[in-house]
Amino acid sequence: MAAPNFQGRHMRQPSKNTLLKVVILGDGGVGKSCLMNRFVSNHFDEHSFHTIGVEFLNKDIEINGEVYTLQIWDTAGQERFKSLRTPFYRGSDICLLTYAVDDRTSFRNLALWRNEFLYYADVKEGMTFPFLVVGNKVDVSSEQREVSCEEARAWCMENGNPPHVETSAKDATNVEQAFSLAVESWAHLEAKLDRPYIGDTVDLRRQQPEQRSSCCLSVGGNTE
Ligand SMILES: Nc1nc2c(ncn2[C@@H]2O[C@H](COP(=O)(O)OP(=O)(O)OP(=O)(O)O)[C@@H](O)[C@H]2O)c(=O)[nH]1
Ligand SMILES: [Mg+2]
Repeated sequence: MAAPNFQGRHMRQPSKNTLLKVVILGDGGVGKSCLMNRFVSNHFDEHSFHTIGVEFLNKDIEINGEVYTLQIWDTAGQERFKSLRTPFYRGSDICLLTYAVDDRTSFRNLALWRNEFLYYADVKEGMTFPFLVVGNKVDVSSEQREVSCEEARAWCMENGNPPHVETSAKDATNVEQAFSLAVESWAHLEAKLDRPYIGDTVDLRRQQPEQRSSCCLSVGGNTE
């Protein structure tokens, strides 16, 4: 099955095995490659090298009786590789915006990553795209932590309210859960888009709105 395009999701037919393209973005060194490798191979590399360009791996995941094949695209976070990674954003269904809890700069850069993704993926409805905000390296000591869970959630509230999760690729904390949460967020949004008026009162005298508001994505993303 061809990789579905988020912009074309209204056309998606129900299927037993849904292929979802997941792109992982964030500053160099926050642990994107380690997250992917922990999730796909249950392996952690203490001396992981910087990614050059992009790499991808597939993994099946079952959620609520549905099987999803995640095609996970791990990108290079370093600025010098920008032109190598951005061509791969198009057609993404899910985007993980990643920072490290012990790296304040990587958290501040989330907005830049979000904007870069929306621009190069050519996503028009940024407030309803299924992003997941991931704070990695939660295994570090409290002295090393530079970003609190609360401020990360506050950032999410101001940026389309995507779910947020703190992970450790090193000790495997919440890694499976992060990918599950991302898929659930996608499925929730997809269901809303397929049946936008179920549960709502429809005023037949009014024209249908062209854009849906950000409240469509009401997934409780906090996984503590
Ligand atoms: N303590 C801790 N270290 C981690 C964790 N995840 C990754 N690291 C370490 O952080 C460093 C960078 O990890 P990578 O996965 O290569 O980072 P990246 O985001 O892929 O970096 P780029 O490929 O340059 O964009 C490595 O030394 C990892 O061992 C984690 O959860 N906890
Ligand atoms: Mg990498």
